[in-house]
Amino acid sequence: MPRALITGITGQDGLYLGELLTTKGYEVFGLVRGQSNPKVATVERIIPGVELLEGDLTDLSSLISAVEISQPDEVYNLGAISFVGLSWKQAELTGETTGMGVLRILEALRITAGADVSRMRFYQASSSEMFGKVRETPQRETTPFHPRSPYGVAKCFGHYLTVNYRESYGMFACSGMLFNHESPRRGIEFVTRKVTKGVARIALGLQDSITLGNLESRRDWGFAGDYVEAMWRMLQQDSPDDYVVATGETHSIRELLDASFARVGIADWTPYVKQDPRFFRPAEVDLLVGDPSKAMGQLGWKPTVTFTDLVDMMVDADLAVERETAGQALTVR
Ligand code: NDP
Ligand code: GDR
Repeated sequence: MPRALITGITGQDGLYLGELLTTKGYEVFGLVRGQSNPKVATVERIIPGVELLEGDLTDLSSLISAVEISQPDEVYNLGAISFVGLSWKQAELTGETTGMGVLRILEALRITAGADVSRMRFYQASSSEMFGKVRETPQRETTPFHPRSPYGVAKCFGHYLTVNYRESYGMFACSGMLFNHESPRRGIEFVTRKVTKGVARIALGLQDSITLGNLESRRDWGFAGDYVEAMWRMLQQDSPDDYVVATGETHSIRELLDASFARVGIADWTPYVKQDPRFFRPAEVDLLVGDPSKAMGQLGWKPTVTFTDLVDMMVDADLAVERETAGQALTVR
């Protein structure tokens, strides 16, 4: 039975990946931080049989201990401060977790693996935010980086370190340069879920409006369930490499609003959407669209969920959650 260790198992991708690896017959270990982490119950419900280990990406000895106990064949480093907006407010913590955390987990593997450093395969959750102020469209593996946030800078550090440990020590270390991916499990601080949850609540008469920042930026949004499959495929190759994972399509926040409100039968959303400078960023990433041809060709991967289907899935899930939370038979107004 192959063994996998996942950091960030309580997050969106950790849940999908844990589920996927369980169905593939893996013994799944997950790193969980803090005392009485409230998300543990959700992880145990979604990933039956998961073994949770206490640890934190800011604490090397806890990572060494997690690797020693789990003796993983594969390690997926998904843990991070992942919200770009927060990374300006907590820049140092972002550097420590999203950046230096990669160094610590790689060191934990190197120290624990001993002579055979490539026996524990490593996946790093790199990001399209590394491209930032875009120098080439669509963005591919060779596109130069120009990060626009402390988060993006920290991800560049983690990305280069992953490449460096592969080149320095011969580790089987891969970096997935993933573009935005969403799902009903997405955190409510991210724009897609903020919109779909807001739309569901507006449709049910529970909320009057949604307050957003920049409506002009464009993102390449895919479905998280598809993207964890690409992570797994990277670690099944004969040799380690870096891959862009994206849909190749880009949409603005306005288009996200069009699709989300359309799902509940509202054609003109302008009365329901406000803007507030609070939600604008000190520096913005205006346009992201990835070229996934390397992942498609070498990994045999392809996205299966369209933008409209993704939005419909998220709005429908939020309608169900809001109805359940309200505990009454609410109807779309
Ligand atoms: P989430 O924000 O949903 O999950 C982040 C995870 O990191 C949580 O499990 C969180 O734990 C954990 N974490 C935070 N701080 C620490 C720490 N100090 N030590 C250990 N774990 C910690 O992110 P996603 O699932 O969406 O993303 C997974 C990874 O992929 C992240 O690294 C993200 O930056 C990256 N990424 C995501 C993309 C996306 O569109 N989703 C695109 C490209 C990259 P807790 O629950 O305790 O807070
Ligand atoms: P992003 O995702 O920064 O791309 O990072 P997010 O959903 O936070 O922002 C996308 C775009 O929407 C604009 N926006 C708003 N964003 C939020 N969160 N809230 C708002 O109210 C709002 N209004 C407008 C933003 O300015 C931005 O242009 C995500 C994360 O998952 C990262 O961890 C990951 O690396 C990248 O995707 C790829």
